[in-house]
Amino acid sequence: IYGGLKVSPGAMPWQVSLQVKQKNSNLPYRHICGGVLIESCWVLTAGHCIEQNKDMRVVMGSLALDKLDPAAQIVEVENVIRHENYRETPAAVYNDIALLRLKGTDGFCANETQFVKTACLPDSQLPDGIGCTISGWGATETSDYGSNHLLEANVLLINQQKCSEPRVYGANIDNTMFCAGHLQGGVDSCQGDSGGPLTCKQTDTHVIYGLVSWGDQCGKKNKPGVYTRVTHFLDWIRSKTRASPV
Ligand code: 4AZ
Repeated sequence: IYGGLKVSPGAMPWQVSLQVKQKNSNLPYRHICGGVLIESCWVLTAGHCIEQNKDMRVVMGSLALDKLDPAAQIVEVENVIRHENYRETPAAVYNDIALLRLKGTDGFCANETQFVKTACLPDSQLPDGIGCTISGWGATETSDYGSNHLLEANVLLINQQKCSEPRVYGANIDNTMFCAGHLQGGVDSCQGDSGGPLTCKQTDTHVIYGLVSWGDQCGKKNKPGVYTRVTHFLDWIRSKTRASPV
């Protein structure tokens, strides 16, 4: 996150860290992406976060990556469902969404606490210009390696036509995505934040409106962050989470 501040305990209880097992290293797992807990056994993340045939785990309820907080819950990933039309080109990522089914017993994977809670899905589109919150452990203006502590920042929803202007992203923006940020630059998501939440307030509840997806570098003028448009995938999410009950 560029231009961010440290998240306070319990302020982003749906944020998770998606990690993969690594060999020949001090740490057994490395953070690759963010994600969002939407049900006890389901995490939403970006399609481009899926590394095939790797052991993945999800860490919930911890703000720090190096020393897990006492409130941390660690759950293995049982199954990965990437969108059937996920596509990556040099210019953009399309249908950048995946569901992770967590390992658990009797429908319980994450235990709801003050520090671990599910996020609500949005029920409709939100107006351009409103302020929303992004968060993650990704690269910052002072570290390409990312932040050990979870950071958050405020971004504005940017009009689709505006983001499709030639000086911004031109024809690379489609209706599976939207832009958010600040066109003057400075405040943005970045590498390592991918898959994590963009939440907005919809009638007094926080809803998961976007997932960090892509962008032309980070924090640059006229190059805002691009987010997976969660409202476009509501039926897909419902069909997958219902079709494979836990
Ligand atoms: C990335 O490389 C990435 N500024 C994620 C977000 C943004 C740019 C790049 C948005 O994963």
